Amino acid sequence: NNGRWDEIWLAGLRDTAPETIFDKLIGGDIPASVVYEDDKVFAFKDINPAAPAHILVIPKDRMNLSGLRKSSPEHVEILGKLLVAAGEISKNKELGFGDGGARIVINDGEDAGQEVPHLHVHVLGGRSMVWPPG
Ligand code: IU
Repeated sequence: NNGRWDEIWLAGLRDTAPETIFDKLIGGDIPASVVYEDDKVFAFKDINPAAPAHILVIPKDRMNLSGLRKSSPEHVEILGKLLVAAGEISKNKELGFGDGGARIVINDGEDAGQEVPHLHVHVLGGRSMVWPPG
């Protein structure tokens, strides 16, 4: 039922949306396997990896960015930082990434399979990928 989903989804797009589990990871309330962190960016191992290497890169301050569709010029800096961090992480052999590159993914919305309404960049690697994605 699309109407119901839209209702739930739009609630997640509001400024007042409750924090997600990612805020608990950032805050340390729930332990995360952190692989990179600076003042703006937080990166950790996905709890349910879809590849030998699977890292999530997220903004520490969600800035109402539940998804990419909420982005606006005020987000240019954080979006750039997320991608630069993703590129760096994708070169890290200790995390399981190889020389062949990585798949960088943002699932944006229901059809894309997005589950957590806090923008996150998936960095997947350590195996060859297929196209088109499922
Ligand atoms: P998605 O793009 O919203 O579907 O990605 C959410 C990801 O967050 C998914 O790969 C989960 O395995 C991952 N994740 C996590 O790493 N730790 C958690 O506590 C939860 C989800 I909830």
